[in-house]
Amino acid sequence: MPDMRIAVLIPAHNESAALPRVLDAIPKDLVEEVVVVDNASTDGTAGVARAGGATLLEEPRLGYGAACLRGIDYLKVKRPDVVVFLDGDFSDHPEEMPALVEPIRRGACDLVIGSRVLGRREPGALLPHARLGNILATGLIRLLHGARFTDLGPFRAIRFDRLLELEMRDQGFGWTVEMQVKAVRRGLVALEVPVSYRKRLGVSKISGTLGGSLRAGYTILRTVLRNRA
Ligand SMILES: Nc1nc2c(ncn2[C@@H]2O[C@H](COP(=O)(O)OP(=O)(O)O)[C@@H](O)[C@H]2O)c(=O)[nH]1
Ligand SMILES: [Mg+2]
Repeated sequence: MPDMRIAVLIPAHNESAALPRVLDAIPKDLVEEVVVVDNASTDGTAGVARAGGATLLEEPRLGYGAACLRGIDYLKVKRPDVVVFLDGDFSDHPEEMPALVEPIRRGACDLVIGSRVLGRREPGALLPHARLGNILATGLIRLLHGARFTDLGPFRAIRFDRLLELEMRDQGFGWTVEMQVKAVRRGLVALEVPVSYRKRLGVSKISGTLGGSLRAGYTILRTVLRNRA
C-alpha cells in the first residue's frame, strides 16, 4: 500500500495540558486526518483539539473503548486505509509514526503494535505494576492464543478494513488487548515495532491510581479469557 491514507485517532479525557504537544508532534505529511474523541472533559480539551487542527468528536459515555468506537464510527464514512491509535497524554512519540506504519505499507502485516518494552523507556514512564501486568497478560495470550506479544501499548496501527472485521466491543481499557486477541483468533498478521515512551504530562487516569490499575487489570484478564476459542 504505497499511497495509504492514514487517520489518527486520539481518545482524550482531560488532556488539555498534553494534547497540544501530541498534535504538534504528529508528522503532518504522513496523515490525512487527526481525530480527537473527547470524553466529557472539563478542562478545555475540546478547544485545544480544535485549535490544534484536529477533527473533534464528543463521546458522552466515559471509557477508552467507547471513545475509540465513536472514532471508528466516524471513520466509516472517510474510509482511511490505516488507523493509528495514539494516547493524548504525550507519553508516546508521535514522530515515530513512520516506523509504526511501515510494515503495513510494505504489505507485511495488518496490525502493528508499538512495543514500549522493546523500545526506549524513560525511567518511571511505565510503572512497575503496569510492566508486571503486561508480562502476565502477554504470557496468558501466548498460552491461550499462541501469539507472542511483549506489550499492550496504546500506540498502534491497523488496516481499517481489518479493524472493522474485528467487531470491537470493549468500552473500557480492555480495548487494546481485545484488538490483539481478536486479531490473532481471526488470522490477522500482527507485528511489533519498538516505540519510545516517556512520563505523561498531566494526571494519569489508569495506571497511576490503584483503583484504575485494578480495574484495568481485571478487564484485561477477562478479555483475554473471554475471547478464547
Ligand atoms: N476517551 C477516554 N479516554 C480516556 C479515559 N480515561 C483515560 N483516557 C485516555 O486514555 C489515555 C491513557 O490514559 P492514562 O491516564 O494516560 O493511562 P496510563 O497511561 O495508564 O496512566 C489518555 O490519552 C487518556 O486521556 C476515558 O474515560 N475516556
Ligand atoms: Mg498514559
